[in-house]
Amino acid sequence: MPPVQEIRRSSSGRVLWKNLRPVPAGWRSGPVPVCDLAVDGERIAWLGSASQAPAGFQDVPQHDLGGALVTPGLIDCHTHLIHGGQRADEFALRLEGASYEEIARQGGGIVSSVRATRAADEDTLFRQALTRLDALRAEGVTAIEIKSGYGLDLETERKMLRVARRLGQARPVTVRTTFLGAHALPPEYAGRADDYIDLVCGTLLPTLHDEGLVDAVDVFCEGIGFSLAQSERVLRSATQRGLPVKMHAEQLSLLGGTALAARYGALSADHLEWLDEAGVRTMRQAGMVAVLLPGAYYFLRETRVPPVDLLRRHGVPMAVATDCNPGTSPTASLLLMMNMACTLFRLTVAEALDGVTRHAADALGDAGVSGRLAVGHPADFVVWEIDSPAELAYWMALPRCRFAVRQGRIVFQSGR
Ligand code: DI6
Ligand code: FE
Repeated sequence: MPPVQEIRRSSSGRVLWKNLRPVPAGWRSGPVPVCDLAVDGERIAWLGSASQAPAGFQDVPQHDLGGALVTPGLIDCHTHLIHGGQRADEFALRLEGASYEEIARQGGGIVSSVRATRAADEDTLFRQALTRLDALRAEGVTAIEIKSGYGLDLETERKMLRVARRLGQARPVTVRTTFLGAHALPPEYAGRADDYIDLVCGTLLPTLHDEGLVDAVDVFCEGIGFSLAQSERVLRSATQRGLPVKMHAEQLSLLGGTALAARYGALSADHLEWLDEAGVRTMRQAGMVAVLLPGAYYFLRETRVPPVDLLRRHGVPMAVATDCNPGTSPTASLLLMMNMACTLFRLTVAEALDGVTRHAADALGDAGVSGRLAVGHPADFVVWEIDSPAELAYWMALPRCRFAVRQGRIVFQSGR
């Protein structure tokens, strides 16, 4: 396929993309019909069978895509993209027989990432996260959620969230920030988890929210994280401020975080390896998204998979995300996560694609992205160099993105 030259738009910002094949929701193996797509400014104005372009689009610039497969822009709805350093030595130690607990006792684990993040200056964190963001963008990612949670004090949580905002200014990508102050207990609060939750609810969240740095709030509700009672305090102070909430829940044990999150109208519960059928029902009733994170499952060599059959049977939408973080999912490939969601969790290709598009958008709430190719929705889409939609989940970290469009403009082009 020839490279797309600079995208031409009419003075009114109109463009007609011709001869493309949008992968339909629920795609099952088989051919995808060709159509045209009209963009007006930042939005999709029309999508239809070729040569029937609506009035006002007859004389606008046209770009022929030669029958290329097209999907919505990809959305990574759960990341810890910003963190100081890496934990490869910890990985090596584990392979030599050390347990996660031993490593943590020797000052490793999540606390070592907190130390590295506190020590790093803002520009360093920015540069390192930018590399990961650009890797995601090269796969067609046009929107991303980024959590704090490796600072655990005001200064460093602020530094992380400021870096997240800067990333969204430096690159044409939608960034949604999530305050995850309740990610782990900082060493200076050892044995005083309730006091730390006082700090989270009384100082960190109000201050950072007032500074405009927080779009949503998350909690790590787990035996090694925070209890139900502590998690509830965080959810309550977030919802009192009108902030949407979500939760790391039922990852390593069945604690009931999902039901708690549902009571606070959470957008999503994430991980969910231990979720039971009652929890699945609760999620369905509360209209929550189940965010599946196969990278963490893989990297921790978990053996218990999330209850995908139950989620499917009860009609709970499933999203798929990278969980990009230095401890349990050191990856910046959402396409690889699609592959793993299929191979490890047995999602279908269509479910994996929904998981990184419309269901990921729903997991972000009202984020200005929809993950859908439909009239009136943002013109965020990816043009792929593939013959079958199945290739989206088939290749293992071999991105086949030809170019990506966000809000009507090309924001990534392969080989450029
Ligand atoms: N669940 C996880 O798997 C990561 N955070 C979380 O809440 C672990 C983060 C880390 O080990 O650095
Ligand atoms: Fe996570």
